Amino acid sequence: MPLRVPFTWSDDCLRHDPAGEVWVGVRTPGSEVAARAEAIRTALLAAGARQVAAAPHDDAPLAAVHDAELLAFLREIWADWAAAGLPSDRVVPYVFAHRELTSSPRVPSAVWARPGSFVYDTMTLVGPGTWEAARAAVDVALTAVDLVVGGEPLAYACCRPPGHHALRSAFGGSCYLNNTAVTASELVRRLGGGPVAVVDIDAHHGNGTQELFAGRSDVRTASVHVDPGAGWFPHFLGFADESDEANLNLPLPPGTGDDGWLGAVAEAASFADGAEALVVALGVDAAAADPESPLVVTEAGYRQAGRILGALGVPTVVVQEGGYELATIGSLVVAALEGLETAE
Ligand code: SP5
Ligand code: ZN
Repeated sequence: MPLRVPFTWSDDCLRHDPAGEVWVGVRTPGSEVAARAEAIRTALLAAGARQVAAAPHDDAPLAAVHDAELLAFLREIWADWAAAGLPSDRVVPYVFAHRELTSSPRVPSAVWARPGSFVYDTMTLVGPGTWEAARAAVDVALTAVDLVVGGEPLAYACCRPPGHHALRSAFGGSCYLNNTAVTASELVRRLGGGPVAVVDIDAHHGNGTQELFAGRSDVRTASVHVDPGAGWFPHFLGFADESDEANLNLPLPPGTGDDGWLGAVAEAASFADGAEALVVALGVDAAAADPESPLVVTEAGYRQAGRILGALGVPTVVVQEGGYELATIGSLVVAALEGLETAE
């Protein structure tokens, strides 16, 4: 059966080329590459899904989620960095604005010091096209929201760079703008005021989304991920004891496969039950072949996760997050979407 789900797309998402990640001081090849999105799109078209061009949206939904200072930094830093004639071809922090280190003015005058006010790791570099791609990813997500608000039961935002590690005023984890959070926030505004549920099944904890909605009753967040306490990104957040009425963290040990993972997905789905709409933060990096996580979920596991979440029976926007194995990323996404649209 062909996939019926519409997916939203912008060629501008291809404009960000990480051109490396600085990990433990060493520049390694970037993992969050444009070929990821192209591989997913190819698989979707082959499965019969309908491509919908992203429509431009104004900045209001973005400004509802992120600080104006962060948005200005991301919009301007590449041009400032290039004009300063610095020796690196990408924006890389060398000093970090730890909270005990900063008072006003918060943003340093030196271009080379400024990234430390906004980025929390050395792996999420900015270059030419980064802003354009991140901003396009938000339009891709918002166009998927338009489809669901317009009556589609399910829509998929085929976007990159990913978003779930991005905070209100800082970015990291290969993420710049929190596409998932913008989607949830906009669904609250355009539907009945919530609650909207976010279920994040990326292999890594959705720390940005958790923190953005902390203390809000109109968005419930749940995340199924590899235990940060076992040594995995984002290291500082994602523990079970951060759970409360509006947030559920389900950390899993490295080596967890379909049984344990699907059990956690089912718990997250129960937590989301009763919401008026669902956002699935779909990372497929929990798959066994993925180089960025030690979870060993199968393609059948992703299909079943889709069925579990689809059974909630509420309007659903799926937003692409991580997933780095180019040979399998497309079929994993197709499997998850098949599960979502064939759920009973
Ligand atoms: C969206 C998403 O899945 N972000 C995950 C970011 C996790 N990155 C942590 C990388 C840790 C070191 N990996 C070594 C690979 C070097 N290229
Ligand atoms: Zn991930």
